[in-house]
Amino acid sequence: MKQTLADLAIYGGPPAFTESLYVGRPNIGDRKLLFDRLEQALDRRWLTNQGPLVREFEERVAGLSGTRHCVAMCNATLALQIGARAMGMTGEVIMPSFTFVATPHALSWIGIKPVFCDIDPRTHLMDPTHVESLITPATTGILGVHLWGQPCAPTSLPQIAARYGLPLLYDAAHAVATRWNGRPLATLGDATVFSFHATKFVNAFEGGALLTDDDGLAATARAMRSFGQTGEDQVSHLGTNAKMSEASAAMGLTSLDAMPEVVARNLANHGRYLSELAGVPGVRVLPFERGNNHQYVVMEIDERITGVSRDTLRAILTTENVNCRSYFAPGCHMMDTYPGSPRLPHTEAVSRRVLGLPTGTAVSDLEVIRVCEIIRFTVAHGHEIAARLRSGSAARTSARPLAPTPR
Ligand code: T4K
Repeated sequence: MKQTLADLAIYGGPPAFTESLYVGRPNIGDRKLLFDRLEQALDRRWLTNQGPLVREFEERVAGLSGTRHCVAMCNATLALQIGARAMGMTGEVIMPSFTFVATPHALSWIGIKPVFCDIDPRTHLMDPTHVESLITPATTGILGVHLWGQPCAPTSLPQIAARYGLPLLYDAAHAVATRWNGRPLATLGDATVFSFHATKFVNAFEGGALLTDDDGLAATARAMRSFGQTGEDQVSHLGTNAKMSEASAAMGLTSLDAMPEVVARNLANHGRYLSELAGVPGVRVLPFERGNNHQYVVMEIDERITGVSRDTLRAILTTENVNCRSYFAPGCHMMDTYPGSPRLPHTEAVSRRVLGLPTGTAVSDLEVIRVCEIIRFTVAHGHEIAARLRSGSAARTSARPLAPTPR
């Protein structure tokens, strides 16, 4: 428990944690089940190319997502590329800037220009009114993002897409197994992409999938993920290699088995962060609706109230061995790869305030309580810390770990 500023690790005190906490620590599940599945794959000598474990994984993911098809792939980035291409997107596609850079990069990589829209600062989700205002004759699709597992304009975005005859693809990298009003999020739009990266709710080491009810789209995506082949001697599409391996499917199936345990831990951690940080001036933990997988805990810090910026808080937590992430800063429209993108005030303000906090099965209730103690202590002394920073009595803060004060 920190009593004085000197107790903070940044000012020479002992770090609160001897073992680091992380955002994105993988949930492992039952190792025995994983090793059994890997043994089966080795015994069968069938390791990739739509093996039985991949087919079982696809069936289970389609089942929990309420869609007719799940086309498993090696990651979500390639699934986005294949989805966009299979849906006929070219020219310009409207998407949020406040997302992981994979979202625009996936489409840019296949020659599509991302047109960035702003967000609702309360939810961090794309603002449908702004989307509509950006539609031009060059627009060939909309790419919504179910950020933090939340439903992205679930009523208005499909309506806008239908009104303008545009295909609607959802990046649901964060939204595996999430629901909106009891309805699986993957049933919104024309197609949905999941990520099964190690840091995600369901983890396949690396993995992704395209989900859809459209039989033709699913068949095209299946072909495209495997060199465009539709038969042994038949190539019907331009394709790539985006296949999921049996090892990934073994992990993915094991992770699906572990979902109840993971969601329970996530929910408990999220609830604890909410209660421990409730009423702290200038601090807000995003509340999520029922049906979210709670894979992310996202807080905002308002420097005008607390005195400390997000980057200062992050540096303080890092020296205490709490590794947070400033997901997602800067907005993609501010990146060198997207020069000349118009400014987006809400995205820019939110990306200066957000901090992803450690959660998942690797983080206990007690650890959450201790992380919150440090946040509360920092905010309580925020103006004093800021004054010290201004007078140069601590190392300059940055988003990266500060060089610790010599003990
Ligand atoms: N769309 C959205 C909205 C996304 O968020 C993402 C990916 C995608 C699309 C694309 O999905 P994939 O193509 O990846 O399937 C990480 C993940 O690599 C990335 O998948 C994820 N979003 C993004 C939000 O986070 P980085 O660059 O932040 O990763 P890294 O290596 O810095 O690790 C993040 C944290 O996880 C650290 O605290 C360390 C921890 N970690 C990571 C790994 C890999 C572990 O503890 N163990 C591990 O094995 O991107």
